Amino acid sequence: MTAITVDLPLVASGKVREMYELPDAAQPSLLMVASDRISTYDAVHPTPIPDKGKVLTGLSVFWFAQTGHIVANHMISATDGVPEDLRGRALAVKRLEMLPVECVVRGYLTGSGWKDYQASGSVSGVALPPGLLESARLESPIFTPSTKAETGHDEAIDINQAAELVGDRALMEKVAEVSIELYSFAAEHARQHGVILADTKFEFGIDTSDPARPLVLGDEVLTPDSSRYWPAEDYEVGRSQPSLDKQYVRDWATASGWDRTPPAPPIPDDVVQGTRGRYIDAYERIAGEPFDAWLARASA
Ligand code: Q0Z
Repeated sequence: MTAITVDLPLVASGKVREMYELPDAAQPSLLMVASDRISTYDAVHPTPIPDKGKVLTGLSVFWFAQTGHIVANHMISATDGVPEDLRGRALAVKRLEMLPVECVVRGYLTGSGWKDYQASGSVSGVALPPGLLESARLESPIFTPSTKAETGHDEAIDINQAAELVGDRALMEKVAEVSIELYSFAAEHARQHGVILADTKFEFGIDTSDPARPLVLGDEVLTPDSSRYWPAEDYEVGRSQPSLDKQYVRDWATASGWDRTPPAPPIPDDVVQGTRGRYIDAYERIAGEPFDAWLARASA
């Protein structure tokens, strides 16, 4: 067992990834590193899923390349500035001034959106028609921003509150428009590959190293950790949907008797291997190339 260590200043860490400061660049830059850790029901399991971080990084890179015509993004390189032992799971990115809102777009009514709709008939201030069922496809995708909670869960806000937090209404309207365009583009692509993109979360920032101060798409994009992907062949309105990537772990965890309170249990090897296969299959379906092609490009 050789643990990966990174000899760079840690800037931020999440449940399943870390962010470091990169030195000596032409502009302020960061290294985003996706681990193989997996969480279900908000708890991180002690057992990693081999290659999960590389699949998520490969998917982010795929979507950054596919959406550059919609909005600029923070990606600099998957190789230049990336330590060799992290290639495939890490990206060098431009440091941005991040907007203090999560930019969620929903094409289907699920998760907290379904909860909020049942309680109030609307989601983030967007009124929806009555009588919708769980997992219903929405007539048009909706922008449902939320706060970035330091601890606990993000809270749904309407676009007025989002504009207030960002301090620039015109910028927030642009962010909403770009978010919906990104979702619509990706959902159409995914659907053509047998996958439903139910919803997703974007994070944007301003590139203050550019005097034009452009809006830039940051963070990870359209990965299974920032999105809900459902296998199209299993979709049925009126019930919750199995997740393309995590359902296998969730089903095992439920059957194991785990009550969903931390600590999350270790995952048996057959479930680890089955889940790894599902991540790799998701990469190959969405990116339309063998996962090994990503590994080869990233290790150049
Ligand atoms: C992203 C996050 C992660 C923990 C800050 N380009 C950027 N410039 C400035 N800040 C960020 C980015 Cl992407 C930024 N996060 C989310 C990522 C680990 C938290 F890898 N926080």
